[in-house]
Parts: sequence; C-alpha cells; structure tokens
Amino acid sequence: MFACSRDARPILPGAALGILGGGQLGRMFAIAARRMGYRPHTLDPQPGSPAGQACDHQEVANYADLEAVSRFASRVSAVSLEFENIPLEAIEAAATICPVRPSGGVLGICQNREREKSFLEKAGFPCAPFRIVDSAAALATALRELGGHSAVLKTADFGYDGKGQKKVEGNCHPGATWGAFGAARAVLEAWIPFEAELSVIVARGLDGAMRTFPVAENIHRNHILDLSIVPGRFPAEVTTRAETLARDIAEALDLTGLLAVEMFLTKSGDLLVNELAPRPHNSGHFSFDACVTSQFEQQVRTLCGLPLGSTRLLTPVVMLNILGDAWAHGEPDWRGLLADPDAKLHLYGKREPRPGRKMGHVCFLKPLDAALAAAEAFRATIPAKEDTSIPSRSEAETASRQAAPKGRAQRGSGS
Ligand code: AIR
Repeated sequence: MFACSRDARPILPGAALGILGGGQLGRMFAIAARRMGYRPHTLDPQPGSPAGQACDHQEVANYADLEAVSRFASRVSAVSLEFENIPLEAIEAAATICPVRPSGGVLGICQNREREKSFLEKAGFPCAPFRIVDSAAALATALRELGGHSAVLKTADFGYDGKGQKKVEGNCHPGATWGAFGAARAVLEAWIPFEAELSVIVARGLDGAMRTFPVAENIHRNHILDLSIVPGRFPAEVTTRAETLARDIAEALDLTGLLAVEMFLTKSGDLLVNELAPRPHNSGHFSFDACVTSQFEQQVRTLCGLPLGSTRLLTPVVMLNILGDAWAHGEPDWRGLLADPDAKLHLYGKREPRPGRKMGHVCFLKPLDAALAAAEAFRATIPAKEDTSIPSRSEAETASRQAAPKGRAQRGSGS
C-alpha cells in the first residue's frame, strides 16, 4: 500500500491528474493544473461539483466506493486530495494504481485530531494541552486535569469549517455536555487566550525541498475564517519561528505535498500549533492572486514531482471569505466589487448558498490599510450573520476563538 508514492519520474504537462474531493480547493487545483496543460479529473459524490465544473472529467461516486476510486485512479497519472474526510481505504486503493500525494500515512495522522495531537506531542511540537475523551466520566477527569478552566471539545474525526466543536466551561455538567455533544470520541483542549492567529503553508517536494508561503494573519468570525492579512503583521522573529515550525512538521511527517499549519501566538510570545491540514488551505487563497506560484500550482508541482515554484509575494493582500449568508436576499450585487480594479473575485459555483457555507472569496491587492478598508466597505454591502465590522486584533481574539473541526480548533478554522 502507498506503493508508488516514491516514484521519482516527473509527471509532465499533458498528463491527467486526479483530485479526491470536488469542492473549492479542488476547483482551484483544477484551474492551476489546467493552466499548466494538465488534464484534471475529480471524484466527488455531488454531480457538477465546484471542481467538477473545472475538470475534464468528474467521477460521481462516494469516496468509500473503492471500485469507483480504482477506476478513477486508473485514468490518471497521480492522485491528490482536497478534503481530509476521505477514507484511508480510498487512498490505499488509489495508491495501488498510481502515486498518491500526500500519502495515506500523512492523511491518517491529520484527519483525526487524536492522532494529530498525539503526533505533535510525541514529536515535541508545541500545542495546547489536551486530553482524549470518550465518556462523561473521562470528560469530568479531563476538565479537572486541565485546571478546571474553559476548554474546547472537538470531535476526533470528521469536522471542518467550524463543525464538530464546542467551547465548554470548567464548571459545566460533564454528563449533559457529553450527551449533547454526540460524538464517540473527542479531544478536549485547554482554551488558549491568544494574541493572534496565523498560518503557514509549506510545500515539500518529492526530493524533500521545501518552500513556505508568506505568513498569513488570520481573523475568524463565528468559528469560520473571515480574513487573511498578508504579510501578517508580526515581528520578523515571529515569522521566522512560524516558518521553521511548519518546515519541521512537514519534515517530521515525511510529507510530499502541502501542509497548512494553523498556529496561535500567545500573549507571552509563544507559538502553539492549533491544526494541521495536508492540503491547500483557505488561509492560502491569497497566493492565487498575490504570489509568483499559488498554493494550488505548488500542489500540482509536488504531485508531479516537479521543482517547487517561487512563493514570493507580489503585493500586500487581504482575503475576505464570502459565505452563503450573503445570499440572504438573493444573488449579491457584484458590480461595486467588480468596479474595484484591485479586487479579485472568486466564486466557487456552489448551487446552494447555505449560511456559513464558503461560497467564494475576494482578494484586495493593495497596501494593507487600503485593502482592509476595501474589505470592510464590501462587507457592508452584503448581508452577514452577525456584526459586520472588521475587528481589531484584540476584538478578533474574543470573536474568533474556538470551534473548527479537525481542522478548526480553538478558534475558527481556516480550512
Ligand atoms: N474544505 C476542505 N476542508 C475544509 C474545507 N473547507 C473545502 C474542500 C471541500 C469543500 O470545502 O474544497 O470539498 C466542501 O465545502 P462544502 O461547502 O460543500 O461543505
């Protein structure tokens, strides 16, 4: 299993590339691949998925349909993924047919919070104190052991974009809390009062070469990534430490592919790893418009065994997510945004604009103050769930904190 993952021959333009998952991350992978002359294929249960719209072929099937996965893999030269909720059996089935990057070993760690936290702890990477919880009694013990303070309960698997997380108070009733949470297994993490949230996306090639994307300063709202500000407004020393941490984790995982590392900067200046994602990440969308090489092209390059591209930032940028709430009164009027010559609009082609669902994003390519003002001005024109102003960093600390599934942890989750 995972048999072909070290095949060193580069896969050159013209080849078909497979992506498991058909959401927006797959769509942008497909656009990047197609631009380079590859033929993208996707596998997703939803016909006409966001990625499927941009691919040469969509296999409409469940990820657990191993026959379909094998058929899919046999039509492409290599397979990557854009979603962590892909069963490992599907990765294994594909890997008997063609290279799969990232490997099932890496996905197996990152798709389950318990394994991810244990990996980080064992390898000595800093993260919030945690306990594994599988019963009300275990929750009571865990709350006590974490000092009786606030904490975050997160399902061990299957969660994203704020799903599967709940903040709990130290004096909560463990029986009622555990019963209402409804998971068989979870991770309880101590609540971290952070100064800021940031993320680093690192690409690691087949030859072990690595490149990091510029550090993003992230602000979450209602547990979902709202804004990424790049370059993040941090001292150079913090940026360097964050990049080194991301590289060290990619190395420890022996990754081939992309790894997004979400971190907290604590008030005492420490960096704590919050979540890992072995794929492109929402907080790296800015790279599509603002870097020499986007995270999606870098994913293509790692998948194909090509040298990595430059991640140099061409312009300061603010990325704002556009959620389904914006459709509360029908299709938003895009004309104002499209009249801004420095705004790049991305819409994912999702047919159902549900509240909280990521429908698109916009990148404002301007000096940060102007970009933040443009983001706020745009936000004021669309319906939003809650408060519509861009929070300051300290407000963001309160606003953004927890909840994001395997992926979104304490605070929201960039994903
Ligand atoms: N995604 C993957 N992990 C976290 C996120 N947000 C992206 C992937 C996936 C899509 O979100 O692109 O396919 C699913 O979005 P939705 O709105 O259909 O649930």
